[in-house]
Amino acid sequence: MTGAGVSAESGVPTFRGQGGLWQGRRAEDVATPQAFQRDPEGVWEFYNYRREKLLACKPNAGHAAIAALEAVFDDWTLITQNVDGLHRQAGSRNIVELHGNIWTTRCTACCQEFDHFGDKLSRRPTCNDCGGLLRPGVVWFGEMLPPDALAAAQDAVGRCQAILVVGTSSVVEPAASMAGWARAHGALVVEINLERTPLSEQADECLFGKAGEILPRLVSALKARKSDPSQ
Ligand code: BJW
Ligand code: ZN
Repeated sequence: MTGAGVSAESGVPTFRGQGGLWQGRRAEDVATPQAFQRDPEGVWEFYNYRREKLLACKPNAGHAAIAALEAVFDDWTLITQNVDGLHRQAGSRNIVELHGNIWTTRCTACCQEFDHFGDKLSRRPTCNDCGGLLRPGVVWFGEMLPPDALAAAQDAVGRCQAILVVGTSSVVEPAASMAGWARAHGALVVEINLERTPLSEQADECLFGKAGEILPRLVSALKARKSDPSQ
């Protein structure tokens, strides 16, 4: 399970804490359906700004290590709250995007979804098919998560032996509860973060530091153990 902290070393601002994306703006002002209804151009300005900044960001060593973990385990699911698409760029394949993807849009009239990777969109983008207003393909506060993504995440969490929770403040639901669900059926919970979070109390292990430094070491150790189980 990953959050914004994994992309921080790629230069993508996190949401909370120092240097957070929401600095000077309350999340509720831009990341809610009400905000979009009130001021679609203001919300699009925010998302277009982030899309443009993201174009200059590349996956980092943490993303690469997470992609490598997919080959280490027979059964591996990456559940991410991130909307930046950097995990896929790094080579991860079995990905559940719980909060959508910032490169996609959805028509508010006909509900079609579109992929706009790398495109520069206007201040008020419209649907090529029906002319309806497009919205960012992300999940805002108060909205349901995509049902398929939520079901896939629940399935993986419900049968996992271990869950690694990386770079998330563990405050946004329902993602924040998933490690607890895994722990409830006996899974090992390992957290990697710069600092303590509400999850730290429940975690079996907390590794404090940068994801881009800790994860590559974890991959090396796991690969060594796989090739020589006595290690
Ligand atoms: C590093 C690092 C480095 C830094 N290495 N670490 C139950 C109880 C209470 C409330 C609710 C509830 N159920 C639903 C709610 C309401 C709400 C919610 O959770 N509110 C809480 C804030 C209280 N949830 C919802 O509305 C969700 N919908 C839902 O549940 O539907 C059903 C329902 C609806 C209504 C009522 C009841 C039920 C939807 C949530 C959507 C979240 N959307 C956003 C925006 C996405 C679009 C966009 O990008 O613009 O998703 S908000 C934002 O937060 C974004 C993130 O994915 C999400 C989580 O943030 P994340 O990833 O944890 O980042 P940060 O910045 O918070 O933390 C970064 C961490 O990294 C820090 O800990 C750093 O220390 C660490 N770090 N550098 C390692 N190098
Ligand atoms: Zn349309």
